[in-house]
Amino acid sequence: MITPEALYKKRREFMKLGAGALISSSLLSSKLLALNFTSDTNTKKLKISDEELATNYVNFYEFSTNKKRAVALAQNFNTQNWKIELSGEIEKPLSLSMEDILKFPLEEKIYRFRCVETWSMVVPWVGFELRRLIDMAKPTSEAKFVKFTTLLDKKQFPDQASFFPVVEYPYVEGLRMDEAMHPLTLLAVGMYKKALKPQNGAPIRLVVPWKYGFKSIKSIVKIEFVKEQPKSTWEKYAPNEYGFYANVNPEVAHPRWSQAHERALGDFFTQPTLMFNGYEKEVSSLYAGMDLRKNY
Ligand SMILES: Nc1nc2c(c(=O)[nH]1)N[C@H]1C(S)=C(S)[C@@H](COP(=O)(O)O)O[C@H]1N2
Ligand SMILES: [Mo]
Repeated sequence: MITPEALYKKRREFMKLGAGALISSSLLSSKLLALNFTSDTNTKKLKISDEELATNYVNFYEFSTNKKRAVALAQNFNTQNWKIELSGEIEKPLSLSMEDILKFPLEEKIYRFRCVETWSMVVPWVGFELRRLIDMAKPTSEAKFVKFTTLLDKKQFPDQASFFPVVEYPYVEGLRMDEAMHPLTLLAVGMYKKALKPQNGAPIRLVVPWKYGFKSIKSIVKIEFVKEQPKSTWEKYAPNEYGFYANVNPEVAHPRWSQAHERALGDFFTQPTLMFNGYEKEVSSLYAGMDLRKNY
């Protein structure tokens, strides 16, 4: 139980750090510790994944394709003075600090999360709806897609410094404007009521629960409003395997394996994968009239 007294103590501890220690990570932790977000009532009655499993079973290729090594290598990731640049088809370019970002109304959102690798989890994210930031950016009528870019920093990301990087960097993802404006689309700054751990995409990442996990780009530094559909990292890597839309669809197999079932982290048995990862009611209208076999 967080009592007002505990809250007060936490705040005071934070104040003691002084203005010089106002780095984004402590700012984030304090904001989240102060429980400055609304709780999710879990109306879908989802079974939340074990926190240790969910925060340590990661894909973050900039660190390593090996999940354990990625976690180990991420530990000293420096997110100080983190900025997000907003540019492209908007009224005027903007640069936001994490302090600016944390002014958006934070909410807890318990979402299913499904990776193309066929594992899945249920995560209580903390973040805010991307549409709030889009409203602030005031895109022009020319803006048809939103393009997201991860930090490029060879000093911090071993695979970016490698002679043969696994994928092309910086990691890029994109959404159609209506997908980006959907209330389910989240910019997450925390999970399990705490600031994001570096391996999970600190200090800020995208979460699009009805799409395969690779769309949920980590450690974002740039958000651009563009006219044309951006080429995402995985689409460039293998366009026949990873389409731009990447909507979870149990009926469309990956060329090398079925997507009909998934294994929730910690479970022994698999379970059927749901259309749009269980968010069909909420999002299917976005794709009315589209051939989801062609536009995977
Ligand atoms: N920048 C970046 N973002 C990324 C990835 C990555 O390698 N680099 N991996 C993606 C994939 S494939 C998945 S499944 C999710 C995993 O998120 P998690 O490690 O927090 O579970 O992050 C996505 N975002
Ligand atoms: Mo993934």
